[in-house]
Amino acid sequence: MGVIARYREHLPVGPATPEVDLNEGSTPLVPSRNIGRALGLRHLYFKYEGLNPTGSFKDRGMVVAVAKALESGSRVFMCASTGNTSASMAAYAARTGARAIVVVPSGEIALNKLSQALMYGAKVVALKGNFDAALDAVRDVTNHYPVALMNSINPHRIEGQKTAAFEIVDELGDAPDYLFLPVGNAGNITAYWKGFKEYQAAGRTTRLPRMVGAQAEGAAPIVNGSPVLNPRTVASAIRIGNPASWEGATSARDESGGTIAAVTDTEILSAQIRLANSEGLFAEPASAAPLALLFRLVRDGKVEKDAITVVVLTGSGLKDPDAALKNVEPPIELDGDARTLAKVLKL
Ligand code: AN7
Repeated sequence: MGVIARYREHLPVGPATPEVDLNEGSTPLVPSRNIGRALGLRHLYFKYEGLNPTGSFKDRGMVVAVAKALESGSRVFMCASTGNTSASMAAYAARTGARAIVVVPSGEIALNKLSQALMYGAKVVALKGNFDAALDAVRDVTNHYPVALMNSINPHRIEGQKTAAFEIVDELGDAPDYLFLPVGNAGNITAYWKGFKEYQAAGRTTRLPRMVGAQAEGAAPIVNGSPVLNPRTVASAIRIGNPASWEGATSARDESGGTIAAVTDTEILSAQIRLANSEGLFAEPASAAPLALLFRLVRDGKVEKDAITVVVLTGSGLKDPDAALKNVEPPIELDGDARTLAKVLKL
């Protein structure tokens, strides 16, 4: 079952909305085995969004945006993307026979995300400049031509993405104390906050989490309070200098009593490795940013030991192996028999 079927009564869909799904959502909330214990946190969970059909959380919002675009008669979809949105949009367009056009910042997105968009049959334009310039161009085109804008400024994207908050509450029985997630264009933090608030209004949770957003230090407009002209970070997914949902992010932060802070690329990569080799969870660099921030906040005594904490792992580590491989030992090249193997491995 996809998110539209699972959460129909909470979504803007009706009898005229076409059925679309790739069985997205219903991702596991994995309890930490080792990091929580090492930090002294008793209730740490990872919401493993990399297990969505195209490998990121984007599928939740995209399925609703595509269904609504089809309902309104649109057959051409367009987005700007740091990679995951384009992969997701291309997949749902392929499935529904629509035309997909994606605009990505030239040379700036992970190869596997690009391969997804191409394999799903999208027309891919690599535009000189950064993501923010690509989004400006896409907004302009979709304003002037009969093409549906599928970035998270499309409110149906936010509607679909809020289902992740529902799933967390449904599984825990209540909202957590803290929800940690990366912040790029800021659609996801906006969506989670909307989801938690709607579930509270519906009597499904008695409380709301503090929303904790992580940006990368070289791409931290919300933390700095002003746009970043040349955003830089190893976490290409969140290499964004002027988030479209800026307001949504600051409202979520301020209404929830949370925080949005920046972490360095070094912190991001070390959190990514630690997550992989101590929990068996491989997430892409952007997804490791909130874990890096959790490490820092715990060190500073800002997270209570008995707090229920959820870290959202937004995308699969398989999306961007190049970023990860720079930080692990390469394989041992060997030409030999079992004895040499045993010797080299010190068995
Ligand atoms: C893995 O695909 O912006 O703050 O164009 O791919 O809602 O933007 C991706 C963003 C976090 C940030 N983690 O979410 C795109 C794009 C991953 C991501 C984010 C993205 P938002």
